[in-house]
Order: sequence, then structure tokens, then C-alpha cells
Amino acid sequence: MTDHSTTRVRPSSATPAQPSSAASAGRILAALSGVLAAAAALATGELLAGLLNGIPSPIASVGSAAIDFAPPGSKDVVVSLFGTNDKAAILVLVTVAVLALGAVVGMLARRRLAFGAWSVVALVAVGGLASLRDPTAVGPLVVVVAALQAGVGLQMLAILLRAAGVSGRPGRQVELPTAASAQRARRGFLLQAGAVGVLALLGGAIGRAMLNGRAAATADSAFGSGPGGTGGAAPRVTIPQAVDPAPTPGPDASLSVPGITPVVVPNDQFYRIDTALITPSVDIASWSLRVFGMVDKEVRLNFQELVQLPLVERYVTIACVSNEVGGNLVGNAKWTGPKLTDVLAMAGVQSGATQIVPRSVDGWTAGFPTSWLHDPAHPRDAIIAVKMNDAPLPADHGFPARLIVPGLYGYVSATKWLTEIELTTLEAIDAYWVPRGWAKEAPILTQSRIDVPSSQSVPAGPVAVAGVAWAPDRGISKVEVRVDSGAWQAATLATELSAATWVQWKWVWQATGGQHILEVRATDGTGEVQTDRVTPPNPDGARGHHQIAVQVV
Ligand SMILES: Nc1nc2c(c(=O)[nH]1)N[C@H]1C(S)=C(S)[C@@H](COP(=O)(O)O)O[C@H]1N2
Ligand SMILES: [Mo]
Repeated sequence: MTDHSTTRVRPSSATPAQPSSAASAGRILAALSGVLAAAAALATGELLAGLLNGIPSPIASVGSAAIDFAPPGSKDVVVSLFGTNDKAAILVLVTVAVLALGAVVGMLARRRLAFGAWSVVALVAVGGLASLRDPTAVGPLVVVVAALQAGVGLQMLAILLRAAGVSGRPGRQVELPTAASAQRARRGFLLQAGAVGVLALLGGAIGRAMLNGRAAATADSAFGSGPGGTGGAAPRVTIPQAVDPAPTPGPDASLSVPGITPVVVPNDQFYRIDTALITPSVDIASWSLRVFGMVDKEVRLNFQELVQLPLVERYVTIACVSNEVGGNLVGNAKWTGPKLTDVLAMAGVQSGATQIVPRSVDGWTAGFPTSWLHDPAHPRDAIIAVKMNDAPLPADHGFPARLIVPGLYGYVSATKWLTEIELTTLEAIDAYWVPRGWAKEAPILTQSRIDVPSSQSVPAGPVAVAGVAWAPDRGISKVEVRVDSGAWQAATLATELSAATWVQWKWVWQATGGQHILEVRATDGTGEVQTDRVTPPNPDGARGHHQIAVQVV
């Protein structure tokens, strides 16, 4: 036995306890001390990240790093990970992993405090390094936060181990001669442990709440329209009227079918997909958009300058490549902003520039061919959107500016929290998702979806079958429905807002008793019929017809 191990076995009463049970009790207390010390360190990081700009959440940073460095084999898992619930799951996973490591640290520290100390430092360093990958991180602040986390973690570890009587200090023997004093000591430990736990929970929760609320609050304050605003702060920016407004959709754009997806999806119901575990919080006063690379002269615009350009309004349907057939990662909104081509013209795009690479404040990239904008037969109005459905762009949808490119999947185009546009070649840069196994070029595939009937059982007789179909920006010329693989029946189409948007469709089915399969397909504006050849979303979008099973009673 070495000298520092003398503290492992301590008498828990006047009668010497079984060494093994005392040792395992000691291990448990040490592990618990480690978990709580880790919780305190984590809470310190989240709280400071919540309080101050320039400090990314260490937990979210480690989660992001894990996603970014995920092995290629896990790409299919990873792409479907970015729904809101999945983000919460990633954050919980990282937290649990760190707490579990904390238990190990506690047990190491029990053997020798220095082991524990070094492992705390190592853990904190991982968080700090992950945080530094975030372009919004302020390096020295991150280092200070990491040092504070290490300090808090070590201090808590030392205090709790001492209170538990399992301090790993060499040569230090803890004396607990009687049952009564052992109980007192145990109670002292539990009190201290409880206090550390509660403080960590509280600090962590406050930090997290601030992190989650920050982006929306920052976006709101830019327009002086904070929640509960009694007059509110003076707006720091205003967005002028559009010179080229989109007409308000007429009644013919919507079919009156209960349960059908609205032709324009409200902002708070719009799908959300991105890699940001915490919504980037952008200060509009210091934000700018830089256009550089293969241009005649680099251009940098602040928000006020950007919105002084002629603003246009367009209804455009955007879709996620990872949307399954029948899925809801697709939406239609009215987008307002300057045309991308106007901003590019200010910089003067050089003739060799074959790719446009937009980049977000958090370093995410998209990339699409320059030729997509300059198709002579079919010029497209890509928009640097600053408004969504007449409201300033919501934080979750890219405040203060994002790209909307008709006809392309989001991952190659629709960059939120936009801050840079690089002109380059198609060969020079592969944007974020390309090395992760997704297609380099990704036009949105023709798709159609059945929204109603939404219940699996319907009464016999006339039943409204309805939904949406999209083929941006080729438009939809026809939607057909069939029952049990019978003859295709033409559905009624609402008036489409533009070729870049989806369109509602409806067909009335004379339902007869029994189990039936309903199936839909669309034909795009070029006359091409939606394929029934099924493919998974990876690498360039899901193909196949949406089918639903219905029981007629
Ligand atoms: N900065 C940034 N922009 C992004 C993404 C992202 O991960 N980061 N994801 C893209 C993807 S994959 C899609 S489908 C659309 C979704 O836009 P929405 O969340 O506004 O619906 O945003 C795109 N823009
Ligand atoms: Mo996407």
C-alpha cells in the first residue's frame, strides 16, 4: 500500500467497518463529489456564456465540434439531427457525458488529488478549445472563462472531497472516531453537496435561459420592438418599403379545406433546420455583409446600407434536402430584401467565378453555381432577405439577413445569419454539407404531399383529399391522385403565387368501405412528371410518391 491510499479505508464507527464497504462508500462519495464539481464548472461556463457576448456556450461548442468531426459513416444520422428536439438531445448528451466524466475525475482525485486536478484542467481545456472554433468567440474571454471553470471545478472538488472525508491528499488521515461524528460528517457533506448541486442547477438554468433568449432579444432590440414594449427603445434601424412589392395572395391562392397547409406559412410555424445548437445572436450595429473573392472590388455593407438598396418582395418556397417524402421540412413565405444580383454587381463578379459561397456568422457555408442566377432562359431573383412575411427576419430564421435562392435546397443556398459572400470556383470550395456526403448541386425535386385526410379513418362518402405540391422554380402544372393504384385522377389546383412557390391541390374522393391507399404525384411546369422511383434524401433529395393508408368506415 502506498501512503496516499491510507485514506481509502476509514473507520465509519468505533467498530472498524468492513474495509470493502467503507471503500465502496468512499468511492461513491468521491464520484458524487466529482459529478457536482463538474456540474459547478459547467454551470460557470453556461452562466458566463449567457451573460457576456463573445463567450460561446462550452457545452454547445463541444456538441458542435462533435457534429463537425463526426465520422463520415454517421452523416445520415447527423443530418437528421438538427431539429429543435435533436439539438436539445445533443446538449443533454454532452452534459451527461461531462457529468459522467466528473464521476471518474472524483474517483481519480480520491486516489490522488493531482490526478483529479489534471483531469479537470483537461476537461475544461476541451471546452475552451471547442469554444474557440466559434468565429464569434473572443479568444482572451474564452481563456478567462476556462480558467474560472477550472478554478470553480477544482475548488468544489477539494471542498466536497474533504467534507466527504475522502480527500486524496497524501498523508492526510481523516479521523471519524465515533458513529455520531461520522453521521455529523455525512450530514455536513450532504449539505455542502446539496448546496453545490442547487447552485449549479440554478446557474446552469439561468445561463441556458439567457443563451436561448439572447438571439431573439437582440433581434427585437434592433427594431425597437422588444416584447412588452411600452414605446420601447428607439429603433436602431428601419427597413424601407419595397420598390417591387408582391401582391397579397388572392382568395384563389387558397382552397378552403380544413387541415390543409396554409399557402403562406406563419413565421412561428415555419420549419427550422440548421447546425446551430444555440441561435447565433447578431448585433445589427456591428454586422456587415462582405462580398469578396473573384470580384473587381470588395464590397462591405452595413445593415443600413444594405436596406437602402431597392428592396423586392417575392414568395418563395424553400425546402430541406433531408425532407422525407411526405415530410414537413418545407415551407412558403414572403421574403423581402435586395436582389443578390444587385449586391454582386456592386462588387463586379469576374468571369471566372463559377461558384457563390455564402457564409454565416458562425462559419457555416453554402455554395451554388453562379450560373444559377444568370440562366438566360430563366433569370432568377435570389434575395438577401431581411424580412419574412413582413416581419424583420426572426432570429431562428437568420436575423439580420439570409439568402433565399429560388429552386435550390436550403443546404446549398439559404444561408441564415449571412455575413460573407465569396466568389470562387466550383472546384475551389466544397461547402459545409458536401464533404459530409451531400450533393454539390442540389435543385429542389418535384414533390407533392397529402395533408388531408389527416386521420387514419374516415366515413364513407365524399372525402376531401388535399395537400401541397412544389417544384421551385419550375412551377406545378398538374397534380393527380389515385386510389389503390387505380387510374390517376386530376386534382384541382389553387392559383400558384409564382413558379417558385408550392400550390395547394384538392380532389374529392367517393370513399367506399375498407382499407385504401391514396397516392399523389405532381407534374412540374416543364411537363415532367414526378418520379415514382424511390430514393432516400441522401445525397440529393428524396424521390417517390407520397402515399397514405386510410380506413373507410
Ligand atoms: N447559417 C446557416 N444557415 C442555414 C443552415 C445552417 O445550418 N446554418 N441550414 C440550411 C438548411 S439545411 C436549410 S433546409 C434552411 C432552413 O431554413 P429555415 O430554418 O429558415 O427553414 O436553412 C439553411 N441555412
Ligand atoms: Mo436543409
